Amino acid sequence: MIQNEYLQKWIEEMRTLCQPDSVQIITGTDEENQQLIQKLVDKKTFIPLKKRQNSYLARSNVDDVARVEDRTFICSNIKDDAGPTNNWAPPDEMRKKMEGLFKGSMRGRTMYVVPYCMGPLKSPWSRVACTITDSAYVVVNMRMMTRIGDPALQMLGNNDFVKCLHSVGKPLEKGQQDSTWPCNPKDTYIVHFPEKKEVWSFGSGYGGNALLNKKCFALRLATSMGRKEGWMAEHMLIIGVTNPQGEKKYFTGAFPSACGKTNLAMLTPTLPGWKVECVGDDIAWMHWGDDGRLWAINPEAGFFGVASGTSPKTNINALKTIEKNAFFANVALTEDGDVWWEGLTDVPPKHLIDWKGKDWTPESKEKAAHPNSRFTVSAKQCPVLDPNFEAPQGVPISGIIFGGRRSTTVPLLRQALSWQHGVFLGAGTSSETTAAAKGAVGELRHDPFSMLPFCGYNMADYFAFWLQQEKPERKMPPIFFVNWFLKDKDGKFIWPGFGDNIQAIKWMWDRIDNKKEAEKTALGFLPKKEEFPRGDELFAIRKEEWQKECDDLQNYFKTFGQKMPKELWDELGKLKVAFF
Ligand code: GTP
Ligand code: SPV
Ligand code: MN
Repeated sequence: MIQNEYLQKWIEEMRTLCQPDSVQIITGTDEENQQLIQKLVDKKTFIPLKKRQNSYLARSNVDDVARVEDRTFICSNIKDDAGPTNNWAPPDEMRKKMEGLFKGSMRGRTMYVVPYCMGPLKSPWSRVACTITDSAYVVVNMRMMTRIGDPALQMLGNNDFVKCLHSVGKPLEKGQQDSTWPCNPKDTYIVHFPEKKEVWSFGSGYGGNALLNKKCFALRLATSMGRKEGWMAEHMLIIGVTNPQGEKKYFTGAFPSACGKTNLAMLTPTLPGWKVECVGDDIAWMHWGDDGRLWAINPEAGFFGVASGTSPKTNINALKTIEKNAFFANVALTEDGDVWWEGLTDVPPKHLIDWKGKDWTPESKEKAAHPNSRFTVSAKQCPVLDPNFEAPQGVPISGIIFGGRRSTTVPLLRQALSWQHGVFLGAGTSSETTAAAKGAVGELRHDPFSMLPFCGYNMADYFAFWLQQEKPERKMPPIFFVNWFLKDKDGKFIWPGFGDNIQAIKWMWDRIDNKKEAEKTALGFLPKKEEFPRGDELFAIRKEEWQKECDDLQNYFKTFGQKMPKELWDELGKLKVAFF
């Protein structure tokens, strides 16, 4: 029973607008979940995997495989509050357009009401929201990724909440057969109204477009809520690292989509005696404690990870996490009823059904799994889940890591010279695009703080907010910048990456403890080349490349006009002095 008056009213309004056949309030029980899964199996959206207990494969529509950034809007009241990096439309106009799309959009379907909590149930830093969706697929995925149902309702009490409305955008007429992956790519829109704390998402069933708890709420709306309330929502993993002496430090790390967060979050160290435990793999909500330290919670309860490339060599802990009770999207199906994707094994199976449902052999020209194929799984199954995963105050952060995917120019590892310089490094992040978003792959673009697609307000104000975090009474964590993706002349990665990334973390650890000398340069504190294998290549600083980098940054910073903080222009000025 729903007691909350705001929620009752909203459900009625949305029922009138969307005209579903029925309404189901989601409570979160196992029985309810099994019924929804059965429904998805009956509709052939879910293919049960014979070889993997309680696990299912879904094949999406071929036009609904990734986030759609050109259809994602931040409809703030004032255009300048969305800033130059976001799509914007006048909120009234956009609301009318969305109401037009949603009108009758759930005909022939069930409207699911999913109350949920982002963050541990007992944490003062958690926030309650509600998704209304016509997709059972979304509901069962949300059950893995968030804390849904009655516990969230209890936490909500009679307060107001974040409203997320989602429809696959395919109403069913009487007797009309549903498709296995209903969606409406032509009319897909992902629209945020930050002042109203609402998300309206139409036409897509894919992850970040449809699981509105994730990027839409926990990043885009949360960035703007956090700015007003004094906390930070970031596209960051959170890890606990223990050294051979048994001491522990927590780190957060921001890398663009499909650039290594899940892998770093579950890293198996190649250095003896070191241990890494996972608090989160994608999103961190951070606040300053009374002790002056920075604390982070993971608002999510599960992982929505990139399948492609995940192997026993790269991320054995992810494979253990998905051994059972997992959902897969757009991976290949083996003859004996298990999953496969490029990279999982050195030798591919002789025959597969590919992500489009067609026969596949190693001779096939196309990939068997989509490069953005994903798994959904509860964090509880992660063998290296940190004991403080659900700590209400979160975990104290000793170091912040930024990074991007750069085949040239940017060295393996360095430490920012100051907080302000660290904010400059975050703001200056560029990265080669990946399959996580629709569009070209491998194109270099600016992706400040790995937040380009996820910052719900003016990016220049976001830079200023980061600068404002520095206060005398606070213990500012040192900031580091890494690049695992440098390539040699033959196009091969120079750095082995994955488990060997612990070497970079060890260097950071020693820097935090003042136990390691480093070379002070205009780029930051750099390790001595001898300390890393192939150090000459990994720390080569080429003047012409950095001149180009400076020019690019100058042009980019200009796009923010008057709002661009002077401190970041000062930092760029110092970099230019060093290279020109
Ligand atoms: P999102 O879920 O999209 O936010 O991605 P993510 O940042 O969690 O990226 P993930 O860890 O899933 O890695 C994405 C891709 O990068 C995979 O193909 C990985 O194999 C590859 N990758 C991750 N870490 C490394 C690394 O250290 N070196 C190299 N060369 N590749 C890596
Ligand atoms: C990302 O693209 O950064 C993801 C996947 O984590 S999605 O949830 O689709 O945004
Ligand atoms: Mn992500």
